[in-house]
Amino acid sequence: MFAKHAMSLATWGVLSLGLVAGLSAEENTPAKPAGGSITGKCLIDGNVPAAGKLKIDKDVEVCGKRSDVDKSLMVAKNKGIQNVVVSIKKIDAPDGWPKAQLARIFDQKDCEFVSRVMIVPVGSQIDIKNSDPVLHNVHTYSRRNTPINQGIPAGQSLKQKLEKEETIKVTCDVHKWMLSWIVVAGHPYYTLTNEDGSFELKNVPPGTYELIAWHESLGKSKTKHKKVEVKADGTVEGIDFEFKPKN
Ligand SMILES: [Cu+2]
Repeated sequence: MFAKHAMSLATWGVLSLGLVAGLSAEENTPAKPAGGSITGKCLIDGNVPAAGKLKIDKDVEVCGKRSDVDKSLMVAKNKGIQNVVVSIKKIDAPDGWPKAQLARIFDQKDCEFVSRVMIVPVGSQIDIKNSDPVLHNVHTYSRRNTPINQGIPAGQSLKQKLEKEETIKVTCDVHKWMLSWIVVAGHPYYTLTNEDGSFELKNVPPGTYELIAWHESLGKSKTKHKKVEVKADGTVEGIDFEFKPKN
């Protein structure tokens, strides 16, 4: 009991020194790996739906450069779902995380938000840019942070500090198809699924955790993983989540 406790404290010490900002795979990797990993896939329980098409009918000379694929639900042939947010529920952030004042760019380019889903550490300052030669508007449906509903002229930007944990829907009210999500995370154990629905959470301190998975169109997974045991330097594989298809 004592040994386990001592080890986890030591691991957290290494983590807090090694983590720069957390969250993305590169940033989440200390010089020397300390914790364990959790891997799995997020899959649709049903037929693979075809991606929808957007109606790009405004500022077409600029906005027509973007793909008209509706990215609100992207399912691969293997049933893997892209852009699912997988995270550990109820875990403290390591001491000193995030290490520094964080600045993130959230761009509007070719009438699309970059990125579709963005995970940022709590306390991050977001630089909301407009790289297009047309007017955009940024409309954040925040409940805990201060909501924004403001036009951003061509080439300009707007800064906001996100102080509270929250998943924020973002739209542009000029271009109805523009939609994105910002996940303000209270700890570094968050990740997004790849194109094939796979994910990996790295550098997780040893312990037993509940994992949760959420998708913008499908909501919470129907699969529950309440007791995932992570050992130091070990990998827990096959933590798969199934989602009910949209009706
Ligand atoms: Cu717009």
